[in-house]
Amino acid sequence: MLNRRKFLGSAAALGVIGILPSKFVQGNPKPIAANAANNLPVIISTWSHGKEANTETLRVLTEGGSIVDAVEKGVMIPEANPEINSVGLGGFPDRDGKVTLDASIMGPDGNAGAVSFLEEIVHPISVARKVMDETPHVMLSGSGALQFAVENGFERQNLLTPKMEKAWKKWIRKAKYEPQINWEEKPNEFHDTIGLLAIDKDSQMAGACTTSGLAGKIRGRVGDSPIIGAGLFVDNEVGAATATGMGELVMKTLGSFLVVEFMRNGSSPQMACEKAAKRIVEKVPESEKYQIGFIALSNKGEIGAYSLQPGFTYAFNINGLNHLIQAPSFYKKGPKK
Ligand code: SD4
Repeated sequence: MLNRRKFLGSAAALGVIGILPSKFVQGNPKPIAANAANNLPVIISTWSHGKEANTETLRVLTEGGSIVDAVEKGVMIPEANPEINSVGLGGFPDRDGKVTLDASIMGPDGNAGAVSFLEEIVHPISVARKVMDETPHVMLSGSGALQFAVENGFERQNLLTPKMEKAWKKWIRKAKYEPQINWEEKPNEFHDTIGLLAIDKDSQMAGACTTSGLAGKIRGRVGDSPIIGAGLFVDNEVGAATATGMGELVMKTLGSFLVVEFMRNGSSPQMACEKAAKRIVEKVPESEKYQIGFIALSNKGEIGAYSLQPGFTYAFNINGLNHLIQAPSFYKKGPKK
């Protein structure tokens, strides 16, 4: 049987951690964040693929869509893009070569929906939205989630693109079953889970999070992204947070809920992200091997972001402009091998 610690440990050793050169990162979070409160809407999302998602979110808001419509439509952009290999179509498969997706969504009324271990559906976020809007439940999983999706008109589709199939076949030859968050990514084309948070001009907040999860994961593994409070949390009275990176660390500390609770108790979004990352360092052994990134948005439109390792970028949209920013990190030199 696969030793659990070895399984997770080898994930980091094989390049789970995304390290980006800072040269392509533009913008400075501090002065921009200081003005955010007077400039709603504000949208923030993880990684560079967040830029297009932010732009779509803003488009929906500008055309009068609800905040929940806006975050859903925003993350549908990377879900549908086969070149983004960590979300939806073209996502990294599990070790059996199947693409299995996790997603969650929360609205300003505290309502929540999620799907986990969902296959063959390009837009898990929209299935999560349907779970939220049309059932008394929060999460549907696996074949039940697929059945629900099909019954609600979603089309089944093979999500494993030829590029990813090739990458999987190359990886599986080693037969070590070691998961990686990324295969064959170039440093400045790094992508991962998209978590997106937004506040509209009426101070209504929502968030969405969607991912294909850890590449090469054991079949059936579910990460933090669909777990309300772990990968995503929104409290309209306080703020919102979402996470990316090694989901197991976020699940063990209920990271996004923790960020929002720190904000509730008076921390700025930046301090709240830092405290949640430090909680992981204190509580989860071997955190120095992994990457976690948090982003947060207060109900005044202030933002924060922090990661365990250097290289976590986020896209911040204010006044219609996207800024791609590298978050400060707890560890300064990259993951310990
Ligand atoms: C997971 N948090 O499934 C997701 C994957 C991710 O950076 O964000 N990777 O654990």
